[in-house]
Amino acid sequence: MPARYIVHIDMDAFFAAVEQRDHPEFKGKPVMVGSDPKGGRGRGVVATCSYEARRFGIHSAMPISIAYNKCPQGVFLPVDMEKYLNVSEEIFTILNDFTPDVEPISVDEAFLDISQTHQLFGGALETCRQIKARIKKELNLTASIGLAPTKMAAKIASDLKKPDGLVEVQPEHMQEFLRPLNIRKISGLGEKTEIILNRIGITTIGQLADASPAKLTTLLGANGYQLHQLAQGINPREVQTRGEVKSISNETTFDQDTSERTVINRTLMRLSEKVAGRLRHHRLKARTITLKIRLTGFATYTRALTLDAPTSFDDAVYRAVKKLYSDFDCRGKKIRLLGVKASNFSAPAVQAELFNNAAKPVDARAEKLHQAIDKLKSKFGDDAICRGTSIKGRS
Ligand code: TTP
Ligand code: MG
Repeated sequence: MPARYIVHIDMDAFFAAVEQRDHPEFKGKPVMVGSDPKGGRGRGVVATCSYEARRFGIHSAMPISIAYNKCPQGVFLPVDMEKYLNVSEEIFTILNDFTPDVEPISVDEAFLDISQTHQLFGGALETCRQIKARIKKELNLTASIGLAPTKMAAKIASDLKKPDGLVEVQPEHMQEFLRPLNIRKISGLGEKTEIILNRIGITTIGQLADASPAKLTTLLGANGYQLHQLAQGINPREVQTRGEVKSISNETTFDQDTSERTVINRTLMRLSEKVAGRLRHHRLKARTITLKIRLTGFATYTRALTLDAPTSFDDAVYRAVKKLYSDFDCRGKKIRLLGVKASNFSAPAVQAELFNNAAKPVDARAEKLHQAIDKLKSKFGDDAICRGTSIKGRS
């Protein structure tokens, strides 16, 4: 198999770094971006803070009042999402110059597959150096990068030498790199799984790699087998660029089969939000929405609807699935599972904006805000925005 070169890039103290760049008087100072501290009586949390502030023990998601008590002399700034979004777009423009295989993870974070392109830039490590150099030169910001044969290792590596780090894991060093690390470093490994694994004496990735896959599968189902693979450095997950995504779907099986209208509507709403959120994450719009219904007894049906205009909005997806649901005859049976799928994608939103002068500016703006909020939500939960930020200019 040809060598894979996966890059994970994550900007350092992103919101705070942008503010320090734009206000040189804040350089070298503890800067908190988030809610208004109101002299220590403010509500809400820190969205992020500069590395200077981290030395005071301040971190993202900390209540702003506590941050203020720890560092009353610090600089407290509101979230200027519009500004960070613009910078985020500039970062992605630079990344796209190095490879078309860019998977955006958040406003300040992405995976790149440079396996096909690194030679154009003088090798994989050199490509990473150039990415960092361009971000520094053109945006006056620092990024931390991990380079490895897998997504998991690249992500872990990018975090090791923050800020301004560059860490390479060569294929032959994967085992020695991964084995000593705590299993918590495996992204997606939740607290519950950690507790279960700790209970059988597994705390490091090496111990996980040495465990019996059969035992892990008994304890954790299919996830156990996958974790075992990951621990061995086997991580075939590709960098997902938008071209490869053909459809996006989410489904839910009810704990108990139901015919409760409110439960069903709530579920359809939640599934629509998830699917639309993922569409926006991939900067896609879907024309076809499909509802999947499994009834008690397992009979499964799908019903699809083609929209007049492609969408990535929660409410448009929800309206479509609600219509499909009302037109469906459950024959008096209860529902066991509901699923929502979006497919038949049209051009990515960004391109539509560039090439379609007819696109309403209002739509484009709403879409960008949606995207930015989604990215934050995907990082720190659905309440992030209400919890975290007083978004400047948002009413
Ligand atoms: P992160 O990449 O997690 O954090 P960071 O870039 O500020 O710092 P570093 O990567 O160097 O550790 O998040 C990116 C941005 O997302 C961050 O600048 C602000 C926003 N954010 C929140 O609004 N709330 C949060 O709880 C977190 C973690 C981030
Ligand atoms: Mg970051």
